[in-house]
Amino acid sequence: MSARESSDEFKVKVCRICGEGKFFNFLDLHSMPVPNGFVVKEDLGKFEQQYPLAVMACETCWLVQVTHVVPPGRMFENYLYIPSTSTTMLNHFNSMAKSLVKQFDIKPSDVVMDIGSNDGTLLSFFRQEGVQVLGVDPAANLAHLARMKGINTINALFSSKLASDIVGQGTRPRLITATNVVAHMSELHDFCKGVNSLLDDQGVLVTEFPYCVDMLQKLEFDTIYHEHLSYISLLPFSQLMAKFKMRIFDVQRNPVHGGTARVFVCKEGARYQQTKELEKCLADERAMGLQTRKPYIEFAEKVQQNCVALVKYLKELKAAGKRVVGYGASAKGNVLLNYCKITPDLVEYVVDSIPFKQWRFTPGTHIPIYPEQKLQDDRPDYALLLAWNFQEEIVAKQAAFRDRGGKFIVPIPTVTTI
Ligand code: JHZ
Ligand code: ZN
Repeated sequence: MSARESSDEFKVKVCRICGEGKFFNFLDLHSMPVPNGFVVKEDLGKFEQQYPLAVMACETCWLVQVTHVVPPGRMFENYLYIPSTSTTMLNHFNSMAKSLVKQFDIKPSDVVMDIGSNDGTLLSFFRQEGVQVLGVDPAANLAHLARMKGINTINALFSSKLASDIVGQGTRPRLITATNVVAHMSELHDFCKGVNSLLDDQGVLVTEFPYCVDMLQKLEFDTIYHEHLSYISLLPFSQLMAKFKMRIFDVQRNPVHGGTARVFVCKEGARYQQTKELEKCLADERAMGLQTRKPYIEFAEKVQQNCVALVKYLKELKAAGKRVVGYGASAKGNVLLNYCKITPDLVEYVVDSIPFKQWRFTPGTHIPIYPEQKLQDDRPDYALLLAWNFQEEIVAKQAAFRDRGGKFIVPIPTVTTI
């Protein structure tokens, strides 16, 4: 923000699904830097911009959303998140490509398009299945990486205008995928308009997003950050689709990123039948009271209690002379560190496998980030698992750390040690 800007400029005034403006604020995580704003050493003394971070529910359609939207240019220009560094995500995308090609009988002449294609990981698995691919991603560094792998990629933000250009050039994807990107979009109507114009009558959109129900049930408050504008449940999402003459016909829940919904969407008149799984999810959302204030209030209370417990535990460890580090300089980790005000006096450093992040410092809390090898060389007593979504993968990989007495602290839903 320049001196002229104020946080009010970024305040959300109307809901991005229903357009109404009656909101219920339920959790304030306070101002903090954007969670992928890793700091280089030379900038440590410089001013670091902070942005408000809080969530509210729209009391008309019940979409959960952040209260303020940071301009995308400040978050995504040189994006540091690359899923292909995790085997969990590689396996996930590989099986996703395989099963979708089979389920929708995608032929070699068909095009699969990925919106928010990142470094082309998902599309490279589709290509292995022998189909044509097209990626769209606004981050120049990632589009470049994808092209290096031979993945045809448009370096732009997806929009209905871009969609009509693509259709104009004669491309009509049979299948559109959009994983971990819909929650990041401010213009959901324009996204739907674009998707609708790209799909033919029997075309399908498969989108995956962190599922609001999982976030609430597992107290995953750290998945709330500036990049994630919406925390989507199926009740508001179906309303959005209906506005654009589309409908959800199936949903599959999976454990990726702490609980993700894979949602299948088609045009209103397409042949796909609504599944039992979808009916069950919608009924469960109603039963949880997602269209009332209650579950959101309970979530906020429990989150605050858990954060108090975590800081208390870290202070006790410190008092007992134990050395604690962090594992995984994830975006969510940065939210947790900032909200709980955990600085290098409680967590000495963080290890991370992504070279871009190494030798930088965590935004706001300025904890140094090193390669994972440091854990073996330095032998701290505890590693706070900031990338708890990769618990299985990381704990298995760090068997040597545990063998010589090292312990992992899992921060959510309640603080546990393994
Ligand atoms: P990870 C991302 O959030 C970004 P983040 C994004 N905004 C989004 O929507 C969500 O995902 C869903 C490291 N690591 O993937 C790598 C190891 O060091 O949970 C990463 O820096 N060793 C698009 O940033 C971090 O942990 C390992 O063995 O919260 C994990 O970050 C593994 C597996 C990971 O994403
Ligand atoms: Zn709404």
